[in-house]
Amino acid sequence: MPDSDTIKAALRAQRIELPSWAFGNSGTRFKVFPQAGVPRTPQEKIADAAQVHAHTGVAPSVALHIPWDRVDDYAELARHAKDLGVELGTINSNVFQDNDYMLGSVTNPDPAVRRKALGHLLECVDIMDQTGSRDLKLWFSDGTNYPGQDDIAARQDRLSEALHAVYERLSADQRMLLEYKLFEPAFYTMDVPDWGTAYAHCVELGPKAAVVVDTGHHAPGTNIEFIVAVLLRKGKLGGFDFNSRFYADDDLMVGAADPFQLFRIMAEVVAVHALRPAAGIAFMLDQCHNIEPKIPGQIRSVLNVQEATAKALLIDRAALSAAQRAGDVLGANAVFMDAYNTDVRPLLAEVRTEQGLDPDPMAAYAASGYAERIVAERVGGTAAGWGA
Ligand code: PSV
Ligand code: MN
Repeated sequence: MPDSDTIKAALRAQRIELPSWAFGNSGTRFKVFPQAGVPRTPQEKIADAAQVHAHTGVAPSVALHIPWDRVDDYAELARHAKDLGVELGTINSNVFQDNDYMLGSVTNPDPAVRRKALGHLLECVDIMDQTGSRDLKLWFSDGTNYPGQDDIAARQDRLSEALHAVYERLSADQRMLLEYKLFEPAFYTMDVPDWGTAYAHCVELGPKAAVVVDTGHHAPGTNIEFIVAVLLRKGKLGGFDFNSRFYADDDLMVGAADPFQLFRIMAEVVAVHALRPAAGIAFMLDQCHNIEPKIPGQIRSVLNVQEATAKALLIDRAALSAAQRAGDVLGANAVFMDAYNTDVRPLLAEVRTEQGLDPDPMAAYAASGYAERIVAERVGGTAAGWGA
């Protein structure tokens, strides 16, 4: 087993990126229940994200979603983030909410719509230049609902053309992360439905393109850690959109529905030493807090990722590989499960105390008075929400 100093150092170095949209109002297509104190501006979303970092110490960056987080001056927004102790992270493009995109964005049969969508993606790279962001995350809602509706292969050609144009625009230190999703909003075909399709495009593009695994974007029962292991082996895992799901793309708090799955995923990451920020895997949250308070929802999510990571770090790798080599099926499984069944909360509390943080981030946030302050201060204006 790695010694506890090594485990603690790895936990201290861990980085988890927060999504700006987690702090705005969200809901389902049936109802959005507004919450008091919700940010009205990207600046206020960043202020809330900074609270999560202040109490956890491992969430120093905030992803933006364009146009939800559109501002006149991105360099100024980056300075605002820095003043609050965080930085701007991944830029998420949005080519799924405009009326023009009913039949697709970059794969739309109409070249004018494709040009418009590409224009937005290139604008996102312009924004990255100003924010200093490394990663552009691309998710396409493109697809079809009915057999025969459009030419499946032609849509792949159109997708490839757009991806190449964006790829060419990236600077040497920028990357493109391509996200896949099984279904929704399209129900017959999605143009990037699975890791294989995303991987094929990323290989064709080159080293600056890699796949994003959104944990909510698979069919029930999919072995996600297998996908993670394969992508890591090929150097094509760009990052995660963490969340958890019971049924489809539920966007619930990561580790809430299936903490064992999260542990199994982190075990694959740790196995190849890909936890270190230098390994280039972006550990992002992609969640919505529809009925729970948002800032504590994000803190809880960060803690869940930390707990899964700590357990993964506790796996006795020497004992595991000895058991595997010996064909000791039950022994190997026991080593794995011993790590999972360890209560890592005292270890994480110790790490926080050593970092000068409160050992209990949830309680520390509740006691901070921040929640009451934003409810009192954020009066008037329009609360940020899905789509704004
Ligand atoms: C799509 O379902 C997705 O996972 C993509 O990452 C989008 O950018 C995000 O959700 C919007 O919340
Ligand atoms: Mn996602």
